[in-house]
Amino acid sequence: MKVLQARPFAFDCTPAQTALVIIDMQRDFIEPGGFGESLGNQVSRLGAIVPACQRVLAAWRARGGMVIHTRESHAPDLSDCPPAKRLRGSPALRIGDVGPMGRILVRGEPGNDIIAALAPLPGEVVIDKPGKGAFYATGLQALLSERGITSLVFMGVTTEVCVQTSMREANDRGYDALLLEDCTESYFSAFKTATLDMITAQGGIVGWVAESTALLAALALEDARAG
Ligand code: TIU
Repeated sequence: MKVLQARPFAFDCTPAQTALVIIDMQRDFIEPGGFGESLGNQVSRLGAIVPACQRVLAAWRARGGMVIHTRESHAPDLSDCPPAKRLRGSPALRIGDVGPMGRILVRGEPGNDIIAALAPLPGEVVIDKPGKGAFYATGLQALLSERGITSLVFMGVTTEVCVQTSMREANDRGYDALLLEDCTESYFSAFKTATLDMITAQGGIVGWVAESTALLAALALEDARAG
């Protein structure tokens, strides 16, 4: 068992029982012309977390840990997109419309890809999810059960939407969930701060928050012990 410095208190993480979950690091959210921008957001803030995410992903892969990537995406016929989601508000482009990176938030379109810097490797799990949460209408829980996973370490975007929803879903399903704060970002800095506070308030009502350096340090310590 490995113990990471985290808040509201230390996070126990047994690597063989822990999965790294990378939420929606897609061109649709991070680059101009995708879903995030179509909602009226300034997307430039989100790219800043990529180097920290890459460091964690490389360290996690090096020790053979389970990696799960998610994509918020819909079938080309939009049969898994509720009208309430597609018709909300008056955006310039709706889900399914053709934008600069292909059809907005549609599976298989260039904009829906995970960014090249964090591209999944063969053998890593990629979950296509029609909702904000990673568990809703996906096979994620069954996959985690098969692998005996009990703890989840989260990175990705956006902090208060898909990341927080996924962490709340995980918490209700009995997982211990940790969010790496320098590996997540929001279009709104105040929402990120509030989300980190909400997760950790009341004795970790949703889960834990830590800097990625705490996880990397714990992994390095374990490697030193093994070596
Ligand atoms: N709009 C926004 O902040 N987020 C989303 O729509 N999806 C995700 O967070 N992935």
